[in-house]
Order: sequence, then structure tokens, then C-alpha cells
Amino acid sequence: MGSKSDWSTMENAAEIMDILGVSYHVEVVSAHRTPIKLAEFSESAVEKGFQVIIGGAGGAAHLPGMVAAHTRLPVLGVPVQSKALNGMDSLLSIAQMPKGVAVGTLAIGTAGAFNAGLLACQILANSDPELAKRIEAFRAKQTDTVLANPDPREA
Ligand code: RP5
Repeated sequence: MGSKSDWSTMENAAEIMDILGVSYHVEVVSAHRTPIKLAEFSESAVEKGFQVIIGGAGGAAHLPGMVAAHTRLPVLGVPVQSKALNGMDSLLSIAQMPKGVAVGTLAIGTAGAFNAGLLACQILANSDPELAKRIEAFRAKQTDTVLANPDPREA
């Protein structure tokens, strides 16, 4: 993520990866404030054994696109909700990647961060049958919870 201030959003990605038993690395790597670190981090990600990168940033959020420019790994972008423009700036600057360098963009804010973690796990599950079973169990439990209590007046 681009700043420590992004952690309250990005911890939602960590939450679902903890639930699904997937290991991850968390670090502040800023496209603006630490551009050389960002290039080095992204270029060495394959040899370090990373398989998916989640980039969360707000405002003029170049981070996921710049990471994607430096690695062939799948990059998932989370638009952090900014104060000035409520995250629309983050969303558009992450989603509108020019043709040829891909970033998978999630929703603004905490739901996007959670879903980025979930989607990263789903990508990893293609080559991890045990993780695939845990994701299926998570989804089934979520479905059962909704079906068991459809009355909106009940907690
Ligand atoms: C972006 O600027 C970060 O991703 C963060 O969302 C935003 C504000 O950063 P701080 O000023 O709070 O460090 O680079």
C-alpha cells in the first residue's frame, strides 16, 4: 500500500487471507514517495516467490499500475477512499489502465480490499485444491447465513 494511512482499509484484505489460511506480506511501498523501492520491489517479486500482488492506494493512485508495469504477476488494485473526492479519484486512476498493462480493479474502500484478498485466494486456489475447498466452505457458510435469516427486522 502507498501509506500507513491505507492500512485501515487494506487490513480487510489481510482479514480474509487469515480466514482462508493464506500467507502474505504487508509493506508500505509508495509510487510517489519511494519510487525506486517500488520498482525494486515489483521487479524482484517473482524471484521472491510472490504469486499475486494487491496494491492499495488513494488519490492519484499510480501504485497498482506502476507495480504492474514492473512485474508479470497478477496485480489487484484497491482504490482507497480519499477525503477530497471520496475515492472516485483513486478508482479512476487505478481502473483506467492503458491497453497492454493489466490491473484488476476492485471496489472503493473496505469491500474492495476484502474482495481483493478473496480474489487473490481464488487465483491461488487454481493450483491449491485444499485452499479451493476452504473457499467453497467460506462461500457456502455465507450463503447459509443469509438463507437462515431472511427477515430484515431481525439481527
Ligand atoms: C497515497 O496517498 C496513499 O496511498 C494514501 O491513500 C494517500 C494519502 O497518503 P498519506 O498522506 O495519508 O500518507 O499515496
